[in-house]
Amino acid sequence: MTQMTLRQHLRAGSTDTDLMILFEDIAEACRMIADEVRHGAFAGNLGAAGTQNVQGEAQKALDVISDEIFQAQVGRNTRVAALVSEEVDAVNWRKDTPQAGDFIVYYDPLDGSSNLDVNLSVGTIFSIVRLDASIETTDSAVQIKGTAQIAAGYAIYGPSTGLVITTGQGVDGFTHHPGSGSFLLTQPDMTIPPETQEFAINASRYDLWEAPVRQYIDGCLRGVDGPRGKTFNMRWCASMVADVHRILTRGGVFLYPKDSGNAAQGGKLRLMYEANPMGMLVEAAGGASSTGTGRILEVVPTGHHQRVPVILGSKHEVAVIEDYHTK
Ligand code: P6P
Repeated sequence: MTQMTLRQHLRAGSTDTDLMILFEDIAEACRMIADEVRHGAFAGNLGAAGTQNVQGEAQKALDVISDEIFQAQVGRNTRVAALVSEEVDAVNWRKDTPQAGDFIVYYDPLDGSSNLDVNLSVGTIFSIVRLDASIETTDSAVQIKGTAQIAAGYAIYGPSTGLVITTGQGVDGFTHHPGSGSFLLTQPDMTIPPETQEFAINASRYDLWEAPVRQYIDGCLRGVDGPRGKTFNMRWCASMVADVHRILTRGGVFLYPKDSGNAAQGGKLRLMYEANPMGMLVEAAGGASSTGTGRILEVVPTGHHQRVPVILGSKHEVAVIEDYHTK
């Protein structure tokens, strides 16, 4: 148990005090959510909550519990001006007059929760923006481009509880040590190799895909005799945190494209608390994050629950997919 703790790592990286405290509040919330997830079966919390969220998705009991934990733990941080949750329609304003230096935290409290009752990995995703001026407490005030993020990360509740974070330069992975309760640095400087032979996509939507995506996947499946001249493997966890964690660990490309089934909503995954934070992490690890036709972090938000197409991972593979979109 000689690895650095999260606090030691942040201090060594001369993270400013306000951001360091916010990271620790988020880590505390994730520790508590991990505990609820691991004890869900005993508390009868693995099933549905009987309610719907703003996305029109049936909520799991643990979705609601996780959101309440995050709101409580992170919401009492005195520099947090607003919380934007996947589970809640309205922005949760914590201050009447947000000031420069305050934070906005966008988060998905329990991503992939459809995996809970089959005991597969789920996670918490968060994105942090720091205000450079005071703002009005309006919805449009939180619609800030992904390039403005000062930090992003996720917790993954798998065989072990992990925490992966970036402040823009590099990505570092921590593992929760049950004995001490600390997150210890176990995967420093996570880097995505530019090439890969592994893609992640929900292949059951094949008939819904647009032509460029179908051409790309067809090419991968034709292997050495096809246009790519090499074989590909496929993984799909139905949990973005799990798929992105694999890509940050060994490379790969993740696609949740716009298709004829989700085009009316602009895609499936949400910009502010899924695509932007994962996009920042992937880029900080040397990968690329695209809508298929442009950089995710450059998307100008028009709503805090808006959805976007997501293609991210190994840089050269993302470029191949973008090339299919432009041809
Ligand atoms: P599908 C989970 O609901 C999620 O938002 C992401 O974590 C995941 O990548 C995707 O949706 C799974 O979608 O269509 O496979 O259920």
